[in-house]
Amino acid sequence: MKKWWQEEVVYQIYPRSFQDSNGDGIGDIPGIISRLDELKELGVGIIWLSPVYKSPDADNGYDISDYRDINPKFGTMSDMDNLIKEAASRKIKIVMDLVINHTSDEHEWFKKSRDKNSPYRDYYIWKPGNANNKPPNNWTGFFMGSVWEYDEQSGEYYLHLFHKKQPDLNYHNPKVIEEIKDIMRFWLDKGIAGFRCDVINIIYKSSFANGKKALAIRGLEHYKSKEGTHRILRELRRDVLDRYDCFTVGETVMVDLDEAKLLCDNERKELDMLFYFEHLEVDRRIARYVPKKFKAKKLLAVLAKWQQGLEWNAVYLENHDQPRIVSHYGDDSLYPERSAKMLATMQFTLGGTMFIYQGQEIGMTNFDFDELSQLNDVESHNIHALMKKIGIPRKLRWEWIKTASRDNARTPMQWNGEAMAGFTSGTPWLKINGNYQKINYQEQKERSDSVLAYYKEVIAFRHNNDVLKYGSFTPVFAKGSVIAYRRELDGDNYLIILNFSKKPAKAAFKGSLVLSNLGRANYDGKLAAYEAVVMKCER
Ligand code: TEU
Ligand code: CA
Repeated sequence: MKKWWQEEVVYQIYPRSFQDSNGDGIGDIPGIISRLDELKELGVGIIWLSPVYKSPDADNGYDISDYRDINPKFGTMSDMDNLIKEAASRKIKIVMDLVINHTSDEHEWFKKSRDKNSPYRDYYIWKPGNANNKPPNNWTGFFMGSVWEYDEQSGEYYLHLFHKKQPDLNYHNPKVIEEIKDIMRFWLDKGIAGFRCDVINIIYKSSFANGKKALAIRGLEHYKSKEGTHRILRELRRDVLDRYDCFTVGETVMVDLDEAKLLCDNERKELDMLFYFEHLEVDRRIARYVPKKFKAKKLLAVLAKWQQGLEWNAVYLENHDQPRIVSHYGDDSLYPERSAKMLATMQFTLGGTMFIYQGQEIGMTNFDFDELSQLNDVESHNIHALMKKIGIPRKLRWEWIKTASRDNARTPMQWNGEAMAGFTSGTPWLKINGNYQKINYQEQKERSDSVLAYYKEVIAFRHNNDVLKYGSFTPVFAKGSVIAYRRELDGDNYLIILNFSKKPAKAAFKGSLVLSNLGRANYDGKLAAYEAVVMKCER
């Protein structure tokens, strides 16, 4: 049975970089409200809001100190209520970012838990040190380094898989689960339409034994996608989510297909869908930072694996943690617009719920960083330090960090070609990409062959073709930098052909052209650089 959230386009907003309304250089909620008409015009039905809760910003809001209050940098709770209302008046729903693997160390619960006798002690994972007070085990975190921070006050270590200001909650404690249910109800009662669940597949740690040898994230095998997590997800669904018209999308770090099937299988009533990463790492060795050669054939195989492997996909190419897709899989120097449109054609001809990230719709590119001090992201700095420690040469480690840093996606939205790209009247919290006069919303709004115009076209095209939402996926062709796949449903049969290179290529297939990123009227079997072709085939 079809669900409303399968048909809508979800637009992710990273609030601090979207639109500033009061000149402090930080995007805010009134700024978002001022841009709702643009999102409506694009065809957006849902906004996923990255965290706006109270936070000391150790990890840009993914370290929450009060789940029921708004970070004053972004505005007030009445601004938030107003956003929900204004969006609803435009038939746009709001989804919040649920960050419950950890809180901020400035959350009331954590502050109290530092007292060994507090009833909140067991809200977190506190352990005594080993012999001569060494950390309780050898685990390393997502931001590199140990996951244990020693607390003088109570003479024990606490666990933090991310920053030391992000202590992990203890999901062996039923009181923690009840607190989370109350937080979810608080926001669902405000009329939000669901949650993007941050690192949701690692919340239950089934053992604290030493991890096996690993270059990064040692100990992952003791907490990734464990039965305890499945049980908690089913409980949250049963006791809270199923009582509201809402959905969940899990961010599931390093999830494999078997785990994903268990996490978002309909019958198991855990998550409705989830974000995997494999399609964005075909040209990466360890996670995002160590590059290897891109092979279009490998991308097609990964797309087929996930499209065929899951009942439903959350389809995305960008978010606040990923480099810009036109710089990653496209060509942001020779063919910026054409390759951005080719990638949009790929995304919008895959099955699943569409997620786009702010700026993707105008083909924003990676930032032209030229030194480390320009980077804000804690992950980038920590990974750079690790690379330096293990002897990666300076030039190479900078190259790797520059192309993979999460800050590539976090530079302010480029609204127009005026000062500060129309993002702020003040000094932006993070540098604005120097190409904002070339790439900006205003300029593209008025140009019929812009990336923005093309996103509106593919969003409308998909909306009118159920085969693209619900059809089967069959890989058909992969040669050099060209891939092709087929989508079929109730006799409808579409063939999508994509050229991932600046070199023209041949790919002769029969059919009538129904979509082209070059505005072609028909297809002669020859693909230009970064050309995308969608054909309707008789079959
Ligand atoms: O990200 C989880 C995570 O592991 C990423 O930081 C990682 O760098 C990338 O996505 C995988 O290659 C989530 C949030 O999206 C991120 O912004 C937070 O920093 C993190 O959790 C901690 O809350
Ligand atoms: Ca502001």
